[in-house]
Amino acid sequence: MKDKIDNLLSEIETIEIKSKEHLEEFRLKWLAKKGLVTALFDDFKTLANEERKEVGRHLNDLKNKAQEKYNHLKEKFEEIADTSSPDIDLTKPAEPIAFGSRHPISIVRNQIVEIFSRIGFTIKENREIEDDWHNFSALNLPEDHPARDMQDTFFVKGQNENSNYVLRTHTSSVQIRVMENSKPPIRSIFPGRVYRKENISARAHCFFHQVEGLYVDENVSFADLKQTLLYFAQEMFGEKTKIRLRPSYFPFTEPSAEVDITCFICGGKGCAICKQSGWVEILGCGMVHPKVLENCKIDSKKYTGFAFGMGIERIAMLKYQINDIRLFYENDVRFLNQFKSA
Ligand code: 2U9
Repeated sequence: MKDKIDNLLSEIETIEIKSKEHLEEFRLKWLAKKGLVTALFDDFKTLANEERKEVGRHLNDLKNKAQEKYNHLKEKFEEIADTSSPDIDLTKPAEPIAFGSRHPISIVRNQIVEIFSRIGFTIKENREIEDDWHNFSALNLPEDHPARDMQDTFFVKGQNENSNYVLRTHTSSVQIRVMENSKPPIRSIFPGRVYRKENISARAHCFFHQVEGLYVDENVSFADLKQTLLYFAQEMFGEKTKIRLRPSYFPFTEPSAEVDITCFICGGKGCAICKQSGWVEILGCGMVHPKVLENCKIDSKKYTGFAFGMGIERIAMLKYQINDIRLFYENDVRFLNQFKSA
């Protein structure tokens, strides 16, 4: 019996087990209640006393070897199962992806652009670092003109001492470039970021976004301007909206006006948004100054034009009743997520 046990001992060492299923077969053959080891223990009971001591040692050895081999391989297969996840269900639906949302400034910009493109305005964009001519001089703001003080400017160092670059203070510089490079009719809008050296507060920031518009052709009149802006106001704030124009001053337009709309919150009765006046200011506008046309080599006797400009932040703050401009630039997802469905 001792020889038989020794043969089985070396058999155990040579058995190769490559899978969990093989291991279970091994357990059933060797270690189960009806397995080989139990059967050998039954035989052992029939041995004479003098044989028992030595055979018992070998038999215990065999039992321990089989159990050790089983334990070791069981652990190994469990480890593999943990890391290789054989239970992946490829038919399961994927985890939902958390969609981002458009920034409110983009939403309002796109709305404005869409409204004007429906009546034939094309979109023009250009550089944010501008030279003095395109940002100021061509717009009828000569160096000593007091209106230059109206806008505090960020200056950018050029390659030599005389070069004078600025971060554009309005997108009007793009209009100058378009007028210099193309002939009327010109009918475009100019969205983009602009920079002003303002102290940051709830109402002002050192950069913001504008959409400006320009229409230059023969016989363009102030009535065309009014009708275009009425159409815009009604598309943007509702068909019941009325507009009113108050005389104003800009160096690049003459005559100039500021445009109010009837308050879309209270309908004109008076509320906190319109400060009880029934009206809210949304933009500035005017007829392009003849000098500005001439600066761009456009004959001001033949052509006239209207222009307007609005701050996107201002429109967005009115529309969504946001009372602090800084919220637009903080990228707090609790703020941004509110515009998910827009
Ligand atoms: C050219 C000629 C005329 C653009 C105009 C305004 C009036 C205006 C402000 C609104 C709020 C700027 O963003 S804001 O601070 N803009 O009131 N803008 S007329 O006039 C032009 C532009 C280009 C060649």
